[in-house]
This record gives sequence, C-alpha cells and structure tokens, in this order.
Amino acid sequence: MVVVGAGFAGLRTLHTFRERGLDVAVIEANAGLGGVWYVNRYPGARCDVESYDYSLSFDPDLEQEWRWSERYATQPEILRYVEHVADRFDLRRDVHLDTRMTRSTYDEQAHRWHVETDDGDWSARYLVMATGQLSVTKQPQLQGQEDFRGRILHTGAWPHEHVDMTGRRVGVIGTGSSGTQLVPVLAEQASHLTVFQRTPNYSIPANNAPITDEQDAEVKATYPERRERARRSPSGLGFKPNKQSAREVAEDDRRALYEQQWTTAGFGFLLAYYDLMLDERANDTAADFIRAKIAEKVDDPTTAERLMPRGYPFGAKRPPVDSGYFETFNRDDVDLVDMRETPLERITEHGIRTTAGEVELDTIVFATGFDAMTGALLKPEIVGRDGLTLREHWNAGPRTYLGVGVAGFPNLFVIAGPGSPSLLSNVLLSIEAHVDWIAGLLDHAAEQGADEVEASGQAEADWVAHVNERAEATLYPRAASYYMGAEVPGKPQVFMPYVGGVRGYRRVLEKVVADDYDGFRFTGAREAVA
Ligand code: NA7
Repeated sequence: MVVVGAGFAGLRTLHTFRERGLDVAVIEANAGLGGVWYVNRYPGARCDVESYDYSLSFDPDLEQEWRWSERYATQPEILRYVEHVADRFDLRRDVHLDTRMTRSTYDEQAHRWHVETDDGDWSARYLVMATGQLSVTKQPQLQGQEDFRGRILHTGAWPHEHVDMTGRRVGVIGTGSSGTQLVPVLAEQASHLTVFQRTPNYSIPANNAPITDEQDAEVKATYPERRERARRSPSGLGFKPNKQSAREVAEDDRRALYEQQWTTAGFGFLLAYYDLMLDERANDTAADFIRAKIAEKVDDPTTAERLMPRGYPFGAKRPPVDSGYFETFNRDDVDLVDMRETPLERITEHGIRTTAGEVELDTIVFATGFDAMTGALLKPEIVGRDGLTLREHWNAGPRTYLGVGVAGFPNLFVIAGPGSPSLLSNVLLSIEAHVDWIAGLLDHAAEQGADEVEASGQAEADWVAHVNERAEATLYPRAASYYMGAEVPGKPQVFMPYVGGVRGYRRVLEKVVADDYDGFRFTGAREAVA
C-alpha cells in the first residue's frame, strides 16, 4: 500500500495497515511529519477543537500518557504530539520525506497502482490519499505583488526559521480562522498592524485555558465515555444537540443559553439550537447575538460595524474560534481596512494601495486560506480506468462514494474526502473512522478473494445526489465558502462535505457494511466475484 501524506491521516493509515500485515510506504512532500501542523507555523496557530478530542483514540495507553497543556493546543504542541506518536509506534521507518507524488496510474491488468514521485517510482495494490482538506495554499496574485520591497508570507506556508516582527509595520490580508488567530499575536509584536478585511466573520471566543491536573485526571478516568460521546454526536465534538428550536423559546431564555454557550462552548455554539443551520430566522437570532457581542467588545462604533458579518448565515462559512480577536481593534497600533468600502487597488513598492490611499508596510501576510478539499487530490495526476484522470472525472466538482471511493479508480481510497463529514466535524475522529472502515472493506475483499475494490458509478451518483440534497436542505450553501468551492476563482461550485453529521454518516457506513459493502464491486485477479 502506498499512502500519500504523513499527517494524522497518513500516520494512522500506516499504523493500522502495517499492524494488519501489509507493506505500507508513506510518501510525504514536506521535510517533516504532521501535514498541516508542519506548515501552519504562524504565530497564534492552534486547533479550534479541544485537545482531548483532537487526538488519536486507537490506543488507550497513548491517551493516558500524553498530557495536553491547554484546552486548545497550539501548533507546536500538536506537532510534538505527532512526533511522539511517530516514535511511540515506530512509524518513521516507513515514511519517505521530501518525496512528492507527481502521477499515479492504475494498471487494469495487474490491479495495481503505479506511483510516480520526484524520487523514484512505486508499485502498490492500494493507493490511499491522505493529503488533507486544507493543504494547498491559495496564493493571491495581486497586481504589483512583484514590486513590493518587503517580505510576503502566507500563514499556511510559514517559514521554519523564527520570523521577527518586532518594530515592523505588518499588513494581514484575510480574516478567516488563520487571520483571526494571527492578528492578536502579531499585534503584540509588530510596531503597527493593518488588517485588510474582505468578509467579516462570526468569530466565537475560544475561552482557552491551561488544563489543570484535576481536569486532566478527570478526562483520563472517563476517556472511553468521552470518545463514545464524540462518536455519537453530530459534530464529532461530543456536544449533545439541543432538540429545541431557537424560534420556539422565549427571548430571555434564548439569550441566557447563548450567553452560556458563548462563554463555554467554543465551536459548540453552533449547536445551541438544532435549527440554527436549517432555518434562516433561527440563524438570525444567533447572528444578532454575535453582532451585539462585537459591538460590546469593540470601542469604536464604526470599526465595530465594519467587523460585523451580514448578508450570510452564521456558520455557513466555518466560524473562527478566537482568543481576543475583536478586542485587538481597540489598540491604537491596529487598523482595520474594509476592502468592501475601499477596495485594494494594488501592491506597491512600499505597501498596499486601496482606494483610500497607500498603507506603508514592511511585511505582508496572506492569511488567504487554501484550495480546500480537492486541491491536494487534483495537484498530482491520478489516472484511473481507460486513461481517465481524476481531474477529468471531477471537472464539474468532486464525485465520491461515501467520501472514500471513486468510480473508475479502483483500489484508490481517500481519507476524509469530499462527500464525507470531514471539515464539518472533528476531523481527527472522521479520519480514524475512515481508516478503520477501509480496513474492514479490505478484509471483506480478502475474504472474497478479490484484489480489486471499486465504487460503482451508480453508487457514486446516488451518493453525490444525496450529499447535495442534504446540503440544499440547510443554510450551508448560502455563503461563498470553501465548503462550496467558492474560495478559488473558476472552481466548480458544489457543496463538498456531507452535512448529515458524524453520527448519521456512521449509520450510513454501518448499513453499507450490513449490506455486504453495497455499492462496491469486488473483483478477483481474473473474474468478478461479487
Ligand atoms: P479561510 O477560512 O478560507 O479564510 C481566508 C480569508 O482570506 C477570508 O477572510 C477570505 O475572504 C480572505 N481572502 C482570500 N482571498 C483573498 C483575496 N484575494 N483578497 C482578499 N481577501 C482574501 O482560510 P483560513 O486559513 O483562515 O482557515 C482555513 C481553515 O483552517 C479554517 O476553517 C479552520 O478549519 C482551520 P472571503 O471570506 O473569501 O471574502
């Protein structure tokens, strides 16, 4: 088996399949392990899922021995955890760093993948794409960029050496999760910070805090229950959905619940009422609450107004979970430029020019995000049956069966791919669920004497229709988001993740198993066996 990517998904795949006796090689383009956590080294980078949940669940000893220091772990701490996991399970010996897959071709006679890299070729029965959902950075090509005399950085490709921002005038373009995490920390370092905002965001406070020994002991005493709660929750975060509608409760009660969620729940605020992502008027109540919070936090009313998201539902773009983002705009050395009022005209030699004039800068940081979900899958060329490339197959948007398999691409599996809950969930839990499920699928193939497993075209078409139908019943498609493919000009606009939730999705997977992996075709070396 060749696995592409040595982040959490690739390492978990390696461990699981090696334990089952397969020869597994992981190829990784970066010089180190960790995937997104290897490259997103910008100041302030941290996870927006709680540490105890954003961790691997397959080994109880690992759970017990690792000590998280904060409720939301920083990037360096997560990377240390990845390194620990790699050492603990002796994973490094099968990881080939600094190796990029350039092309993979399916051999229909041999039922094998021929994998080409920039450091030699591989042949494997199975090809697993564990390339992540947010790993290809979106690098804007702004007019005049090449004229800028200072330094341009991207949050998702942050330099490994220390970047000293002391005394620098810094401009940040982008106010998604990365920008929102970066801004308060950069403001402490830079002599002056200017934030260029295109779309305001409904950011929720993280309420981050150190983890005490008592808290750690408490979680560790009941870890299996916590994991089970997460698996049974729609988000994979363990939050129990509130069965009430936001519209059916008295205003005071609603405000009290929002207030409580606001100060405790982080991402779980989105689940305060079951219909926040289903009903526009229910959603408005949460959006109004957040706008009022922004007004409370930001002293200058004009700046507060500019920071308030409007015109798209709360949650339809992934909400950032911040630590002091809005409050940062109360500093004298931080400015907000609203690019809707004063659009960016060009990058100049000395900074950024908008219609309101030039802002002089020493450093520009692009916090402009990623070519989400499909970027890394379509970067190399993947050639399936009859010479069809994945790019051709997906020219109108990604098509998968269950987010795992692709018709016409036998023995190719995607971990947490488009069509799975992936980015709408605790992705670590979704990754582990996929790896274990694929293990069961390949066991079934072995029992059948099959060496070729392929999603059928009909199963794929039905799943794509189901994913779209479920998304259309929600408010998710009502924003220009990366869920929709709206983040990259020219990308097909299709809703990519499955909105049915972790729990609902698990039921689907269980049903497919109960129906003898319905939707997959199992073929032996010579003949179809099922
Ligand atoms: P996001 O969430 O995609 O945010 C990117 C931000 O950059 C967003 O505010 C964009 O505005 C802005 N952007 C993108 N391109 C441009 C250009 N050309 N000009 C101006 N502004 C631009 O990426 P993040 O890295 O913050 O977060 C990704 C995920 O990482 C996050 O959801 C978590 O899961 C962790 P827009 O909204 O498109 O108007």
